[in-house]
Amino acid sequence: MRRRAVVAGYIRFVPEANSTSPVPAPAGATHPLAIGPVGAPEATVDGFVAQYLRNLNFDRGVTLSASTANDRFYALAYTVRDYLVARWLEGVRRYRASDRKAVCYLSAEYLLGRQLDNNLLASGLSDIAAEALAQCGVDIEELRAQEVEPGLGNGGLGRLAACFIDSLATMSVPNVGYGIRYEYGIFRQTFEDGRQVEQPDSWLELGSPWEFPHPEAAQTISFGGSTEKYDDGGVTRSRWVPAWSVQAVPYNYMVPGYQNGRVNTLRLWSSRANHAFDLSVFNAGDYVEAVRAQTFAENISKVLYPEDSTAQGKELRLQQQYFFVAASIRDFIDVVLPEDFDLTRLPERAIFQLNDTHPVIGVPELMRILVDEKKMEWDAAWAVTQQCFAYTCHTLLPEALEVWPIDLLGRLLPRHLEIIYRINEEFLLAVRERFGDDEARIRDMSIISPDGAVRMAFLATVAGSKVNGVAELHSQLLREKVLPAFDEFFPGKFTNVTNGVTPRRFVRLANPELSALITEAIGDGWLTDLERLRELEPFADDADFRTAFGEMKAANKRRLAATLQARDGLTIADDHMLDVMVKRLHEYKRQMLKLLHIVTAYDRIVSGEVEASSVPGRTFVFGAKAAPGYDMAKRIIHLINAVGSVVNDDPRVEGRLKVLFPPNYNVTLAERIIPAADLSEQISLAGKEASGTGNMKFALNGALTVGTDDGANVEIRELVGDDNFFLFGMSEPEVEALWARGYTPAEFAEKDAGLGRALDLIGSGAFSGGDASVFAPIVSNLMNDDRFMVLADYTSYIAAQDRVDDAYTDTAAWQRSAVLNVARSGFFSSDRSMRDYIDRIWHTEPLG
Ligand code: 26V
Repeated sequence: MRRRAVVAGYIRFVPEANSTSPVPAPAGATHPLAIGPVGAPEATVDGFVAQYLRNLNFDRGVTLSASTANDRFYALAYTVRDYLVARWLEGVRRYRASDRKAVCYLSAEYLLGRQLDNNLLASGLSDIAAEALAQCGVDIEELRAQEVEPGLGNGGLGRLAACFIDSLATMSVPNVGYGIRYEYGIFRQTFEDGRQVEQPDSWLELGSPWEFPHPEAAQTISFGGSTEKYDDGGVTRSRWVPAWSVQAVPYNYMVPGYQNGRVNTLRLWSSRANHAFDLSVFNAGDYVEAVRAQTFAENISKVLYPEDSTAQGKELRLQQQYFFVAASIRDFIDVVLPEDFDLTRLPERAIFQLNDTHPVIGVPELMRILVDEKKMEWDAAWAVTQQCFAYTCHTLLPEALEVWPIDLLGRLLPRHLEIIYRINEEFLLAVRERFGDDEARIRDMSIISPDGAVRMAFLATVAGSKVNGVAELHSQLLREKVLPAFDEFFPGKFTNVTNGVTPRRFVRLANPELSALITEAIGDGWLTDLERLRELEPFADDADFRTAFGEMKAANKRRLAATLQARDGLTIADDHMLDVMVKRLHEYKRQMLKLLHIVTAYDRIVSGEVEASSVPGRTFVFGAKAAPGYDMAKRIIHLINAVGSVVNDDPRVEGRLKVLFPPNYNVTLAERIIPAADLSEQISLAGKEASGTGNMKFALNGALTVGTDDGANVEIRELVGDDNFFLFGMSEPEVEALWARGYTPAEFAEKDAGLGRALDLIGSGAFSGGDASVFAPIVSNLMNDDRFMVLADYTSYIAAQDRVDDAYTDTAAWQRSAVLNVARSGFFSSDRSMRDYIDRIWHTEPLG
């Protein structure tokens, strides 16, 4: 029996409590509401108002008139939550009563962004909430601004995880996202004299209304100690005798699908001390020491590591990895699956997707559970394990591939190290069987490296049922360059799944004006079937549509201008092209190349080569955080700010060029910047950017890309067409060839006078008050030591930028290209990525 309610989506069918419950009532339950979830509040403005005021009173303990903005935000979040909870609980129950396979997404990072608008959109309550708050005299904008985004990720990899769980919920695919509830997310970036300064991100200072803590369901996670052999009825077995342990407390978050009544779960673990720990390890009668020990345990989930491209082998990081993976696997087996589930059938119920190598320690952990705890034979356990894991690689940079020194791993997880040795032994035996005693090959394929470290990508590849890269080019390079011996040994194991982004957050929420335009033109099915954007193609030739499109961009620029003004006191000129480069600061991404273009444009004006008045107005927007220990990246940030100060203030420029670098780029700011952009900078050295996902967000919002043939740029260009994309630079094979020949940067600096002048300006102190020493190391690096060959692509880049300038003068043609970018980018929905994972890797079914 279902009760009809007034608005779409969630609330259209409110489950009648108990009506379809497949789960028996708890013993002794007599009240009809004891079994199932209580129904949602009535989805009307009156119903919303009543629930909102109730939450203010009963959850916050305040009246509306005495409330703070935080109280009002909390009450709103709780109210939205109240509408979702019934469907969530109902879904969990239905899933448990089914025998469906679930995707257990294991990721050390989730870069979620703000939740309020997403949850309003998913529940179909946006209009009702706006009207309800207006009736209460509450300013909803003020409450939006109140939400602190959980920055529990570094960049692309963490944001991808957040897009994926959004898509899985929208596609009704059973999924639990597992990760870490860091108390401090990615650092807050400020600038002092143009230099990056990091501040702790205490996102939980005012609490978070979206989380459901379950301290009573904490798990014990052990570390250290040793292993011992024992006799188990004639069979010699190993077991782990750990030395210390901590508690893993689950915090649940709802992940609502887009207006489909599905709510999945994100479960993040927080560490806490346990008593055994206090007493056995540190106690010795010292109360103060024992309390201090608590801090030690809590350290595990304290802070997100802010490096995203150098794996440093820090012990705390390995603790984090094991902590969340062990808790997650145990959670799935002990809590999600029915009691006494036959674990030989685990592959029918779970696929653990490894988001990069960070959760790979889960492989020996599952083996340990199966062999040591469940007494399964090694071979049977290995067969189960191999079917239960799949691995996604997100990089090609050798320094980002994680390796753990065996002494560290053996100290922290001695039994796991033994298991890894055995996995390796059996694997290498199989290699020998196939290829004979080819010692070079054995050395190259050994999970344990010659210098005594565990190569986690190898372990993941040996253990995983599938290994995928994140864009066509990246997957190809992964097979051919990084893991060719494994590709040969495991035919069919390697595959590609090109990344995607959720159109709910990055089009519908971030760009309501464009969304309205699209819906007006082609109807509203596109948000869950993004390929339908193709139907927009004819509108590219419709002058009225293009005008409306241009107005949309202008409106988004004004909105961004207001945001930057309020946030950072920055101003954007109305009539400028907005040229945007937002992403982590890394040499391979080549923010330096962008800077050389800006310096060249500046130099052309001040040297008199061009008249300022003839230069098309451009505002360059940067957003980028540098890893705190990455000196060159921080120096480049300083240089961007320094160039900005000089260019912005030089009267000879007549305001034609402006450089803006708002600090602390995050998801919230991305949602403002991307919809306003005209030009998207995707200029990494070919072969280095695994995919990129920002590139997709820009194209979907109608920016044109200036880019190299790298990562998913390749696929974007193929889809949008060469006429609607500014390609430049060496291809990956050309990069390889130049590197093999010997890259001599000086040659390029001599050949191109513009480049020589730009380097001279930077190196001579023109942007550092005459002090040449400040930025000389950057120039010296580019001239002597640059793995990313910035200078080699300069000439081609400047030519591409000149083409951009020309193209922008023809507004109609530019807008036509922009519309075609939107129309042809439907492929980049994360729904499509999920479909690919489901078909090729997971083989899961939606829960109808
Ligand atoms: C690596 C490390 C190394 C140890 C310290 C902490 C840490 C945290 C994250 C990472 C992973 C970096 C890899 C990464 O983020 N890759 C990006 O993944 C995106 C999603 O697939 C992709 O679009 C980007 O091209 C790729 O750089």
